[in-house]
Amino acid sequence: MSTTWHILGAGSLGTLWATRLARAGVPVRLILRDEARLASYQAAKGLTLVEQGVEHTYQVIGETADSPAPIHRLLVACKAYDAQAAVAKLQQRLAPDAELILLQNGLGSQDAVAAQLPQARCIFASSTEGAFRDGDWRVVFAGHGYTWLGDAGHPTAPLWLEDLHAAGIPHDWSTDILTRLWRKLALNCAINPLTVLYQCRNGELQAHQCEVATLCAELGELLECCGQPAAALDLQHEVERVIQATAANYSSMYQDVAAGRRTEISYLLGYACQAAARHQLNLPHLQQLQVRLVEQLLARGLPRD
Ligand code: NAD
Ligand code: KPL
Repeated sequence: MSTTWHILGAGSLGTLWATRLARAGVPVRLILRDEARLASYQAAKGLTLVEQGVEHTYQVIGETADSPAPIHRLLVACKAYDAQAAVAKLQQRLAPDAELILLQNGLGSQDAVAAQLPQARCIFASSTEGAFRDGDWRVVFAGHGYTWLGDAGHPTAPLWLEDLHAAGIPHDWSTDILTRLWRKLALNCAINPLTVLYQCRNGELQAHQCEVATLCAELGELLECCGQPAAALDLQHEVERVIQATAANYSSMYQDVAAGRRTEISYLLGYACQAAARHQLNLPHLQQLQVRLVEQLLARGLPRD
């Protein structure tokens, strides 16, 4: 019997992983916020995955953090700002050999969780898969993509990657996961805040090419300064390519703001500006972008961090 995957957070990505693992016969348990959410989940009779208009419901067992069973493998699938508190509630249940897979976008939350659990192995992930919820306990698989996993302190790939293979989750073990996370952070910093400020789809940033280029130059400087030169390579071209390839899409930050949801700003642009300050690097356009974005969030009644 293979090790059970505990999935923390029944949101978009948590459900996308839980349903595919369950479909492959991998043992999965879903950790819900509290008894009320558990009761609601049990009434719904499972998790539904909608793929190309076809839906399937999977009977994944639900539980709360108070359940007594030890956790050996934990997929942390909540937002970056919730990760530390959510993991803290499970600390007593983590087995001495526990492994955590951290799916959070941006940077900062992974190190915070790893520092909280010095005995556990924390594997960082960066995913280009796309999913959204179209109802409670339902997720729509909106964009096929890839997930890179890696452990900066320990280059050996875990054997359980076989479970991902069986579940049809496209993935690769990455020996440079921090470079990937920094690169994605830089892309997100160059694109997402501007889509919020200009209230536009990604493609409309083609009309703001100079501003994008200036931000890319500053982000490149930051990456070099933070010891991530590989993440800086040809950044502007990649940003332009992504803007073109996702022209019709609204960025994730745009979608959060439009839906009145808290953003992950502190783990994206906020993290970049803090890193610049730590290195005494003056990046005026990036800093100004953060000021403008925070103003916009506050004007909409959303948290500044
Ligand atoms: P989401 O908001 O859909 O899901 C997060 C879930 O975690 C929510 O259901 C929330 O209730 C739950 N949660 C929070 N605290 C909890 C706790 N203490 N106990 C139990 N559950 C708790 O978020 P998402 O879109 O799945 O994103 C998760 C992470 O993955 C984010 O960092 C996001 O940027 C990243 N990501 C998302 C996508 C996507 O397509 N959705 C793609 C790539 C990366
Ligand atoms: O990841 C993205 C997002 O919307 O968060 C892209 C599409 C790369 C835009 O930054």
